[in-house]
Amino acid sequence: MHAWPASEVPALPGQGRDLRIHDTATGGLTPLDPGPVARIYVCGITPYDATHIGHAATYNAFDLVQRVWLDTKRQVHYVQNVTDIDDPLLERAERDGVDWAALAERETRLFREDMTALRMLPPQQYIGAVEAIPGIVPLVERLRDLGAAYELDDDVYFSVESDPNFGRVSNLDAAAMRLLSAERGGDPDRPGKKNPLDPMLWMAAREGEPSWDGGSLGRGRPGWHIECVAIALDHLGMGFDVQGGGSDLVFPHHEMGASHAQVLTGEFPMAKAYVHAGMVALHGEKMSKSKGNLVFVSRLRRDGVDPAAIRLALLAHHYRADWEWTDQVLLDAGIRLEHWRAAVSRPDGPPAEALVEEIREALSNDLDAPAALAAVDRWAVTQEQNGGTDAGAPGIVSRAVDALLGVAL
Ligand code: 5CA
Ligand code: ZN
Repeated sequence: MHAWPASEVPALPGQGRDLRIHDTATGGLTPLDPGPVARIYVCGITPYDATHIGHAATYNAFDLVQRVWLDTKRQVHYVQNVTDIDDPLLERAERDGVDWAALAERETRLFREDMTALRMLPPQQYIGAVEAIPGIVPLVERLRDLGAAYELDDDVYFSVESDPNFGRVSNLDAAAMRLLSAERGGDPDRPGKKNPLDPMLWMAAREGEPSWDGGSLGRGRPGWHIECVAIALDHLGMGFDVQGGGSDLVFPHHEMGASHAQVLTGEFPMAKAYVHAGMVALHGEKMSKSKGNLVFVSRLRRDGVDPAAIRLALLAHHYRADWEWTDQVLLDAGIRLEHWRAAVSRPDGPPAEALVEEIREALSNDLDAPAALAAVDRWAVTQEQNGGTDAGAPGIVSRAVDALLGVAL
């Protein structure tokens, strides 16, 4: 699949800083030390509805990770998937009487437009589950040959007990895992499973549903976790720097993915840091396609909201916090945007070098975007109150806000 166009990332004076980021698996801040090419996999959308503010907040967090790395003069190898075949997509297509593939294509197109408008850097590989099937099938076959997978009525399940490290990403107890498995696409109550938590690797073809050739597995479609493992291992290989997603992916998705990869390669962890963004709520509840309490990025854009204001609204919250979207959040972001735009269009200001360092320091410290915004606010206020004589400063601030925060002033 093609991704979306990249906005240019201006180079900044001085030296970028290495990222320390919270790793769910260890529960602490992990100093990352990527090679000359930093590698990141971010779980993509299931395209049955438009991009909402919650999605945008999560992708914003991983966009910042890349901007910090680019500022250290590294290259970034970024891979993202699209879960373009899964139960929720088929259910929505059925409900609306539309073709599932057309629905996926339409919503993926809209996602690309939203990401472009928000100046999110595109992945180098943007891979759909359907196009990944030829790579998924051999992995499932290998897991079966290793004795880590078993059949149940022609479906193929992964045995979590085959992985000595199972549980080391989420660190949850069995009861919590079982609850989350039932909530998030698992089937812990299906009779005949070796362990209730075992996730499906390959689902045998169902009457009236799309299916693909699965070689020795028979016709069917892939499970969700093996989809991301196949795509990540194919394009990034084991031991990449960051796997990212919202906190609702910690279990089962990222736990199961790490487990599949561990059994396939004998290595742990698949990612050096498992990084999770908090959940954005609306009216007191997590914004979710299934609940329908959504604010769509495309809807805001259509209503004339500047995408830079949307982006500033996201940046005003720490990526790990759960927070609530309100009209006031967007109003505040719009005011900040105007204030910053006025500041960088003045002919001079206080020197900007210290500000660039403050933004760098804030982001390198577990992506503290709110601290970065506060630093820019202070520079703008000082300029307003005391003026300044540095003619290069507004330009540097404008480039730094663009390069490090993805906001075009
Ligand atoms: N296709 C899978 C990942 S492989 C999936 O979870 N798709 S999704 O469309 O449901 O979500 C896409 C991303 O947005 C995930 O990282 C998810 O954790 C994140 N996300 C979903 N809802 C919210 C929310 N309310 N707040 C923050 N992030 C969210
Ligand atoms: Zn995923």
